Amino acid sequence: MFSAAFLKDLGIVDWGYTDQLEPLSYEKYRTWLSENKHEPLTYLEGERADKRMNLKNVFPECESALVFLFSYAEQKYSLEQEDLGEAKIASYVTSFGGLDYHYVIKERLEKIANELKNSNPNLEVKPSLDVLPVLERDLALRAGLGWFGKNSMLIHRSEGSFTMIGALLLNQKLSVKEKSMETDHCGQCTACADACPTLAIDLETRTLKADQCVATYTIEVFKDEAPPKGYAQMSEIYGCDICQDVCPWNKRWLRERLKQGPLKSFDWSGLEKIREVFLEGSMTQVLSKVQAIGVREFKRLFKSTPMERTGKNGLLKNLLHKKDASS
Ligand code: B12
Ligand code: SF4
Ligand code: SF4
Repeated sequence: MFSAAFLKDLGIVDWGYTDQLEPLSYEKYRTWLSENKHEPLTYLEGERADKRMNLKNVFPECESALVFLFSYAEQKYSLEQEDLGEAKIASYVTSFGGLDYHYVIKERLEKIANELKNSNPNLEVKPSLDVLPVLERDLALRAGLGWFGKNSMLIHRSEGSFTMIGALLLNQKLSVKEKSMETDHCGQCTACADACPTLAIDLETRTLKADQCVATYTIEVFKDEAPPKGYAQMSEIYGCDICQDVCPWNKRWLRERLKQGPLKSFDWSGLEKIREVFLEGSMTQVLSKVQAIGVREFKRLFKSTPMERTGKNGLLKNLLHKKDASS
């Protein structure tokens, strides 16, 4: 259906199709909410929770979906070869040329939609990427693209979990062969939960206690609230990759790729400011640099990057709760 060159050009490492419109884990999601494990992420409750029950609630004409995995593992591991400062930011931030992945992947999804519509003019398409009330990991599970790890990530057997999930909801069923659903490959491993510095992973249910997760605190909490226990000692200042870094399914990806030769060097174009402000020097130096930038200037410098979400004050809050912030 798609040529290998077309997919490679868009950074897609696998894709799948499903006409199952209801998530398999909806009840698990409801239980998670009823136990208040989602707090402070109130946007996951109420009407938006109800809508997640069926894709027709976000796109009434929906009959099926195509789901794509956009990998950023190559960029992530290339960046790790660089000699950088103390502070760490999640690799999805640095992997899309300095732009918020929502813009980059949305454009790629639109390209696929146009390609499909060229040969099928009656096709209607609605892209789903992070913000719609859709359980996207479950959608990828139904499309046969991976399983839910104990860290709650969707893990692909050969590509690991450093992928973003983007989908196209369609008003027709397509004659595409469905992949069989992936089974669990975590086995007895508990490396992610053991490594999580803030004990946010609930191994039993494969969900997170959202208020203990550093990704929540650093990306989603804008007010100056106390951080999760363990946060002050960590290097993470925006998002967190720890429970994926330790996962053997990501290490496997890296080992396989290294067999093909050294990883390509990291492309800093578009990311110069992020490097200069956040990725060079000690934590205290990063704090001083952020303090020295005005709110408006911060907005201008980091426009269209993921940092636009928290703004200067959100980043400052993240930095001021580090152990040596006042020294
Ligand atoms: C809210 C949210 C968050 C919250 C809560 C995360 C969470 N784990 O719930 C916070 C802010 C913490 C967060 C963090 C991150 N996020 Co986020 N986030 C979302 C969002 C918007 C909703 C997720 C959600 O509904 N959570 C509720 C929980 C209960 O649902 P769930 O995660 O799908 O968990 C299911 C499993 O536990 C499952 N389950 C458990 N056991 C079993 C067993 C069986 C048999 C079955 C069938 C199911 C099952 O049931 C649950 C309900 O569906 C999605 C986008 C979207 N619209 O889906 C992105 C999304 C999940 N995030 C994503 C990313 C990349 C991240 C980060 C890596 C970013 C970072 N580096 O900091 C971290 C990862 C932290 C982690 N370990 O999960 C990607 C994940 C891609 C992938 N390959 O999995 C998504 C899909 C965005 C996207 N479109 O690509 N995120
Ligand atoms: S993202 Fe970080 S804080 Fe959140 S569960 Fe994973 S290791 Fe823990
Ligand atoms: S670290 Fe182990 S338990 Fe956690 S998601 Fe990876 S394989 Fe599963």
